[in-house]
Amino acid sequence: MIPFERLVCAEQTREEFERIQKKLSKAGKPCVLGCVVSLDRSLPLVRTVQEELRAELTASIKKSEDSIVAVGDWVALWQPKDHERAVIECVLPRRSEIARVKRIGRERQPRRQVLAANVDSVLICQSLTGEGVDMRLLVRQMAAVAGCGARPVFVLTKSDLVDEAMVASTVAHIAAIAPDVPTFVISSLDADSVELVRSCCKPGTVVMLLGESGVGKSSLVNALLGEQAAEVGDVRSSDDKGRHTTVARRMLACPDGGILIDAPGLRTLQILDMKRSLRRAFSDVEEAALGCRFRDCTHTDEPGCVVREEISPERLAAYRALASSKQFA
Ligand SMILES: Nc1nc2c(ncn2[C@@H]2O[C@H](COP(=O)(O)OP(=O)(O)OP(=O)(O)O)[C@@H](O)[C@H]2O)c(=O)[nH]1
Ligand SMILES: [Mg+2]
Ligand SMILES: [Zn+2]
Repeated sequence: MIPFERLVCAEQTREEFERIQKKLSKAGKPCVLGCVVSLDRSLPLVRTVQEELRAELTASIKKSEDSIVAVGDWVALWQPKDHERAVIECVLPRRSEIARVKRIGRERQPRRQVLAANVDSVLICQSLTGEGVDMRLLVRQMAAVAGCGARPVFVLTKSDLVDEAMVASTVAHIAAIAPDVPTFVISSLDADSVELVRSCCKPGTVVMLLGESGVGKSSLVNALLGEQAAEVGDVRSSDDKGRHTTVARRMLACPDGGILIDAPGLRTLQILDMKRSLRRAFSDVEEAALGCRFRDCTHTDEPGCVVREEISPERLAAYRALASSKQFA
C-alpha cells in the first residue's frame, strides 16, 4: 500500500476539495480526500489517509463521458450508511491528463479516454533491439505527451542486447532532433543505468511509463523499486513483441522518490490537438519562425530565415514531418 503522504496533492486541488467538502457536508455527505491508485477491471482502488478501498462512482460521474476517473485522480468520496461500498462523489480538477482516443465497438465518433491524471513526466520507452528505435514514432510520442501537459523523457531499453556503436548513433540522432528531452539508455539488468532514471522520479512527482508491450516497462519499474512488484512477461522470439503482461494501470511508490505508474503496452497516444502539441514540443521552431524575413517563409531556401539558422536540420525535418502528418496516425 502506498503511504498516503507520498501522494502529493497540489495546493489548489486541496483547496478545491475543502470547498466541495463543505458543500457535501451540508448535503449530509461527509467526505474525505482520496487518490485513485489503481484501475483494473474492478472498481477503482482509492487511497485515503486511513485506508485503501474499492469505491463506486456516483451516478452523475458514470453518465458524463469526460470525467470518468483515471489513475492519479484526486477524488472526494464518502461512505453512505447501509451501503457496502464507499462512493466517489466528485473528481477534482486535473493538472494534466494523459489521454488517447478510442473507438468503442461500431461507434462513429472515437471517445477520449484519460489513461492517467496529474502526471508530471512520461517515460517514453522504446527497445533498442529488433529494428531499433523508431524515430518517427518517438517524435509523435514526444509531441503527444507534451500536448497532454506532461514532460516527455526518452528511455531506450535493453541496451545489453545491442552493440555500443548502434546505441551511440541512435542517441546522437535523438539529440539532434530533441536536444531538450532527457534521454536514458538502460538495461534493467544493469543497476547503474537504472539509477540514472531515478533523477526523473523525484519525491512529490508522478511518472508514467508509456510504450509498446514487451519493451520492458515493468522490468524498469521493478528495477527502480528494488523489488518484483510488477509482473514481467516474455516476448515472442519470432518478432520480439510482448504479450500484454501488464493489464492494470497502477501507482507504485519509488523508494525515496516519486510515484510510478506502470501501464499496459500502448504503442502511442494519438495527438489530440496537433497545434498545441507542436507549440509545446517545438516552441523553439515556432518562435524562430517569427524572426524570418518573410512571413510565409517555408524555411527551405529563403534569405533571412532564422529557423534554418537556429534549428538543426534533423529537428526541422522532424517538425515538418509531424506537422504534415495525420493527427490520429
Ligand atoms: N535483456 C533484457 N531483457 C529485458 C530488459 N528489460 C526487459 N526485458 C525482458 O523483456 C520482456 C518484457 O519485459 P516487461 O517488463 O514485461 O515488458 P513491458 O513493457 O512491461 O510489457 P507489457 O506489460 O506487456 O506492456 C521480459 O522477458 C523481460 O525480462 C533488458 O533491459 N534487457
Ligand atoms: Mg508490463
Ligand atoms: Zn524561415
